[in-house]
Amino acid sequence: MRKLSIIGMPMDLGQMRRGVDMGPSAIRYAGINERLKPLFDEIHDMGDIPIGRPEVVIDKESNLRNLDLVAEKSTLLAEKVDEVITSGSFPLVLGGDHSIAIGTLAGVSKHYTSLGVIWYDAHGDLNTAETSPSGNIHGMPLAASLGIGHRSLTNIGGYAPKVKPEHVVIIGARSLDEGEKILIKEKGIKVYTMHEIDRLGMAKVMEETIAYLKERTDGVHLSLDLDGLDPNDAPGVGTPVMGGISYRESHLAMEMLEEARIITSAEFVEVNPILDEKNKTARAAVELMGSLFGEKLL
Ligand code: HAR
Ligand code: MN
Ligand code: MN
Ligand code: MN
Repeated sequence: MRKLSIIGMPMDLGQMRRGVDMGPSAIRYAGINERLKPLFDEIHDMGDIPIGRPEVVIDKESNLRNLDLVAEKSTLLAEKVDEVITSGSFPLVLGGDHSIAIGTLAGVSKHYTSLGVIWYDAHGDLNTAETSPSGNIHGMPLAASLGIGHRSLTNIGGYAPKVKPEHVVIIGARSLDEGEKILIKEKGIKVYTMHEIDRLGMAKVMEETIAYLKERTDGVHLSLDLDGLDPNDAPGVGTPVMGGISYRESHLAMEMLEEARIITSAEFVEVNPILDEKNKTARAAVELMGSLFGEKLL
């Protein structure tokens, strides 16, 4: 019995551009239910976590934008994700900006002894209040999940860390801040930048990633930031970076993950329909989900 639970997380508090709160609607509008229906015995759309329209608050002490709100909403998401896994269903979270990963991982991680994470992204999301150029929490969720950063973010669900650095693979990086580069080296995080993707090809990158994670983890969360893709293929994102992963390479990556059967939870984030072209980015997200969950070309 293969069950999928879809959770919308319309949170845009981790950055400054409005519109990413409409990501879950855009992805639903792009036909997620119809597309995934043939691939599961049961799909349950649980609706959205209530975010409301809170006022922007900059935390005085840390300078972090919406710190308390992000922590509070992340806790709600973590509880929902936890519930879904306990019920034997696969949690698929729709963002929202990437700060939502803090909550997703807080809900997922306690179900595994050594959770793996694939961070598919143009960015490292490894900043802290000290290294962040922006104060935006969507640039920090991977650090927070590693237990690095403000306690309000690292301790969602009452425990830290959620993931170990040696269980993380970053794919698609091409915009890393200085502090993030230092952290990657210090912690020995495995990163496939665009250079390695160009050089080795996506097939090799995924073969290596799968082998690496299979060897050391008992579950793998896919955190897919649509800005990992090239802006030509996914224009509807708040922080596009040229020279990204192509639509076709991304499909190949998803197909290889499906073949390997290693993914146990997933989220698709940073879809901003206001910045998009005819819902292209949301549609790409849904199409990639198709490949991730076993759609075949023939
Ligand atoms: N590294 C920059 C910062 O911390 C930009 C982060 C941006 N955006 C994301 N996350 N979409 O992947 O502000
Ligand atoms: Mn990101
Ligand atoms: Mn990004
Ligand atoms: Mn970006």
